[in-house]
This record gives sequence, structure tokens and C-alpha cells, in this order.
Amino acid sequence: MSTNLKSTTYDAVVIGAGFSGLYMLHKLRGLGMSAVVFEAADDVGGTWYLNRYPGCRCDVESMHYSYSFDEELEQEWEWTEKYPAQPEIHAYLSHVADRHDLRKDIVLNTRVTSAHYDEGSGRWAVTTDSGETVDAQFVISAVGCLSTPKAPEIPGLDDFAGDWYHTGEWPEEKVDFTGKRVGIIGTGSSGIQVIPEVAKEAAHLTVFQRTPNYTIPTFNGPIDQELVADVKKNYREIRQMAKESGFGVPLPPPEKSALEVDPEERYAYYSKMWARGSVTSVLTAYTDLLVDQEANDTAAHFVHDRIREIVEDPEVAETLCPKDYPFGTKRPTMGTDYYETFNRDNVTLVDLRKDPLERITADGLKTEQGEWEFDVLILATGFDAMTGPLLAMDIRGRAGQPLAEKWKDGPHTYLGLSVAGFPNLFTITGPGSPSVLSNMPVAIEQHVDWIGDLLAYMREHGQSTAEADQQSEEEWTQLVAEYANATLHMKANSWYLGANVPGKPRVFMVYTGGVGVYRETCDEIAEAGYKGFELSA
Ligand code: NA7
Repeated sequence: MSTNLKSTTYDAVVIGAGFSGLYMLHKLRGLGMSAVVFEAADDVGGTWYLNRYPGCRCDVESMHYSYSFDEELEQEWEWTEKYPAQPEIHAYLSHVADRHDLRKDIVLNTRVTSAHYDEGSGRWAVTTDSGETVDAQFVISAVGCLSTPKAPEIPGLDDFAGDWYHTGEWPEEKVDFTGKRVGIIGTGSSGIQVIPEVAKEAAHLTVFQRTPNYTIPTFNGPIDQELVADVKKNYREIRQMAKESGFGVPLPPPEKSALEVDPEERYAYYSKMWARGSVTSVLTAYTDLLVDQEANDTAAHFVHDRIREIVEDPEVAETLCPKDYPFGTKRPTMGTDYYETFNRDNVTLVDLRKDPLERITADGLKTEQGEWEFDVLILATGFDAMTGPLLAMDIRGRAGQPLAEKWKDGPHTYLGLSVAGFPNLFTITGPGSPSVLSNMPVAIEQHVDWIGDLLAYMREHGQSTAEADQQSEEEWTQLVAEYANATLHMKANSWYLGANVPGKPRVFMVYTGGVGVYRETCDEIAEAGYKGFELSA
């Protein structure tokens, strides 16, 4: 047995020590349960530990991107910027781990490779890449939604003679771009954040863009101390508002359709929301931006106008304008000086729609029409989202059924939290829950609290096994699909839909009914004695 493991038998194994895993461990401790957390990285923090690229920053404001369970911490912690940068969030999570003495039950540098359910004992055997197997009643996945990096699907990465980095696995030490010719593939959230930073340092930066993105400026800066005082005074009401909201941020719900106001008033309102530097404010300016194409066009055109205003070269500006998918249906991004960066002399934009990538070479990149030489390549090519990190493990349920087989046509879950045939397995922010369409800590705390309540209920009622029933799972999966079909989300090739990974089933993996409605549903299910679950001794 590894020196890091105290036992080979636990009440619960938690997989991952990011926002979810840390709070889950704290919750399990509070219930008096024995638990171990396995974390593949060499420190806690999850996505906020490994995404260390320059410019990495959260797109939810600092005051709202935090735990609410520790009211003293909420008052004590001092955020320094309007939007928190990766080092600050990592410092926050490290502090939480120390403050609650969590590290002693976290085994670092250890990746869970398999979890097999044994029907005879009703327990799970969880195996890690250090070769150990532990036995647990419950397995709780806290693996995150965006933790399996995806390389570009072009050949030749091994041939490249220079250094290359994926934004999702950035090295700890600073990468120096001074005097370097740098190429970057990808203009999603990560690309949009790293591009302005690298451009400041590199001799030349060439951006390879396949799909342009709608980017809202952060107008980031030192945090407003008056706002801090006000939020700290009213944290309980503000947290409650976030819990009841559509996206997990404390904004009042929109009241009007974009089409019922006159164009001038609408433009002025978008300008006001834009000036707030908050993507959610723009996204929730009107009720119908994500469900009505005509309404959505008004927001899309507003963003196009801003791009044309900022970017000096009209051809470059047009290349940066997203025109073939609705605003907000691929993850809308937030940037600092993103569009402005294309006014720099040392930055070139390559439109891969006109000149597709063919391969990576020893010297750089080859497109259909040319060859590009680089000292450094950055892959901001995203993740195998949502299901990727779960299916990277060999999870087997009843009768040895692999999760990968059960989900071969897309994820089937009940509430995004549990899977029929996989008793006592819970998936925090799993597919079929609001997850990435929520401010993550809000979604995470709701799941952890709900799972904790279920475990307490089971103990009170002498039950040892909880399993979603097949019918409830099917109905839920169908509901998630129906809700998604009622939105414009289906019109974009997004990672929400699995469209970024070749061969992945094209299934919308996120519950779009809103964070508040989802919470109510989960609460009603709990109040009805965990309707849809089979609880047994
Ligand atoms: P994203 O949002 O998936 O962005 C990946 C980007 O990489 C996107 O622009 C892709 O273009 C591009 N990409 C991926 N593969 C290729 C290939 N083969 N050729 C050219 N371009 C490619 O990932 P991020 O890391 O930026 O953000 C992920 C989430 O993290 C983000 O939404 C936040 O929630 C935090 P495409 O759009 O597929 O045409």
C-alpha cells in the first residue's frame, strides 16, 4: 500500500481535487464518512491548476466565483481583480485545502484508471495508475467538464522541432516568447486569452483561426472596493439570487424580447451591457437571444459592429466576425484587448476556412496554400468535453457493463448526477446537468449538497445502495434533448454538442433549462423520497 493511502477500504472515493473534489471531501467528512481523493496532478486545483497559460482568467466575476459554504472565508478572502486570474484562483483553492485540512486525505500524482462495481458485495473497486486498488461503497466523480485536452486532428506534431504547448497542460515555469516566432491554433476561450499576452512578447504571432468567436471585453482591473464591501454585506441574498438564476450569476432575469423594443433602444441597451464587461449581461439582455434567430441576430450584429469599430484592417475585421452560428451557442468568450491585438504589426491572422491546415512540419505548419515557420507552437485546441474525462477511465457497472458502451450514442444520465446500472456512482456536474452553462461553483455546490443529503438520507433509512432507475434516466435524457432542441444551440458545432471531437456522438450534453429550475427539480425529487432512484439495503 502506498504511504499516501491510509487504508484500502473507504466509504467513498472522490476522483479529482478541483472545486468539486475539495468541497465533496469536506462534505463527506462532515457526514462522518471515510473518504480518499485521487488527483492526477501534483497539486490541488483541477482545471485552475493545469490551465496556467498567460492570460488565463475566469469569465465570472471574482466575488461570485467562489464557494458559499464557508461564510467566514467569504468575508476574509480578498480578491484583487474584477475577474480572477488563474494564479489567484489556484491560491484560493490551495487555501481552502489548507483551511479545512483537506490535504491529508488527498493522494496527488495518482490517476484513477478504472472503477468496477461488484454486484456481490455492492462495492466498487477503484484502481489507480500507481497500481493500487481500493474498495469503496461510493464513487464520486469530480473530474470536471474540461479536463481532457484535445490535440488538433492534423498529423505531424511529433515532427515539430521547436517547443509546443497545449493551453490545458501548460508548464509551471514561465515560457519566454521574447524574440520568438509563435504560431497558435485555436480561437476559443483559451486562445482568446493567451493571444494578447503572447503578442506582447513574441517577435511575431500568427493566429490560425477556423471559427471566429464572439468576444466580449472584460474591462478588467483592480477590484472595486465599494463593490466588495457591498457584496460582502449582502452575500446571503446575492448567493441566493445566483442559485435561482438562469446561469448561476446574480443577475435579474430579462423581461423583454429583443424584438419588442425599438432598434435604437435595443442598441443602447446592448451598449450598456457591453460596457459592463460581462458576457452574461449581454447574453441575458433579452429573453429570447438563445431561442429566436431573429432576436439573436440583433446581438450578433451588435458584436460585429464592435469588431469593425476596433479592428483597423477591414478584411481582418470581417474574418474575425462570426457569421455562421448564433451568438452564445458556442461558448461566448471574454477577452482583454483581443480584437485590438490584431492591430499590432507583429500579429497575423490566417483564415483556415480559406486556407485549411494540412499538417504540422518540423519547422511549423503547412496549410493548403503555404508553409509557416515557427519557433514555438501553441495548441489552444480545446478539450474532449463533458464525457471525455469520465470515459478516459474504465468505469464498469452492473454485469461489468462499461460506461463507454452504455454511452456509445451519447451520455444517458438521471439529473446528470447518476447512471442506471451504475449504483452509488455520482457525477458532479456530469452530462445532463447545467454544469458548463452555470457559474461552476454554484453548480458544484448544488450537486455536492444534494449528494450529501442523499447519503445522509440513505443512512437514516438504513439504505446502502442508490441507483437511478432506467425509466427516469430515459425520461431525463429525453428532457435534456428536448430542451436543447428548443434553443439555437443546435445550430453551432460546439463542444457542448461533442462536435469538436471527430466521431463523438452529436448529442447536446448540457441541461439548458436554467440553474434555478434545475435546482428546484432536484429538490422536489429529494423531497419525494428520491423519486427515480431505487434505494435498497
Ligand atoms: P474551445 O473553446 O474548444 O476552442 C478550441 C479552438 O481550437 C477553437 O477555435 C477550434 O476551432 C480550434 N481547433 C480545434 N481543433 C482544430 C483544428 N484541428 N484545426 C483548427 N482549429 C482547431 O477550447 P478552449 O480551450 O478555448 O476553451 C474551452 C473552455 O474552457 C471554454 O469554453 C471555457 O469554458 C473554459 P473550431 O471552433 O472547432 O472551428
